Amino acid sequence: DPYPLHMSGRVISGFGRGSKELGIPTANLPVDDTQTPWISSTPSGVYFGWASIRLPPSHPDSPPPPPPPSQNEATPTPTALPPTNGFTVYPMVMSIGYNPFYKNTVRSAEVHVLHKFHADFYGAEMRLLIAGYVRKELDYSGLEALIADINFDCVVARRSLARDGWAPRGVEVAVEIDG
Ligand code: FMN
Repeated sequence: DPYPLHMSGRVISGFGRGSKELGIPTANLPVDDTQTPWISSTPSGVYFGWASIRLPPSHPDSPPPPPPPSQNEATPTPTALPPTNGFTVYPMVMSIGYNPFYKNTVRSAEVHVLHKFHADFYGAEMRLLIAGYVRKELDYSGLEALIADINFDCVVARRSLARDGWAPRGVEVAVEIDG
């Protein structure tokens, strides 16, 4: 299918190894080929793009609610950006496939958001816009080699998304992209 590819859903838990074993937390989405027709035929591998996430209001990183409208203002102050419905856009890098290092038997979609969050966000709504492909899934002789490759995937994703014309239009992105 042509890029960008889209998928969305509520964040579910994986096997819990991302944060614990790798130090690289991932937000997983259900792999459902009725909702996401391209998912079963797309090559397994690492992809990059944008994640639009609506955190619950109780989350420590949840954006503050918009200020209430002023009572004594004749003309309302125009807002610079369209309302985002509580969604915030972050750069992301993700893996779709079977994680050959762990020999999973079911296909998973695991997103590493390129932003430091202060808490997990299971159940949050996440919409993905996948802009491109990085590489195939690989098996590794050790955990350190897998971690090193994922860290390099993050560099590739940041550099790709920082290029002119690769930013989403009409929305503000939550973090500075450098690298
Ligand atoms: N797993 C592999 O076995 N081989 C890979 O090449 C591979 N590349 C990855 C690249 C990225 C950017 C990410 C986020 C994950 C990658 N993984 C790969 C998957 C990790 O092994 C997986 O996220 C980890 O096992 C945590 O899974 P869990 O959330 O189910 O615990």
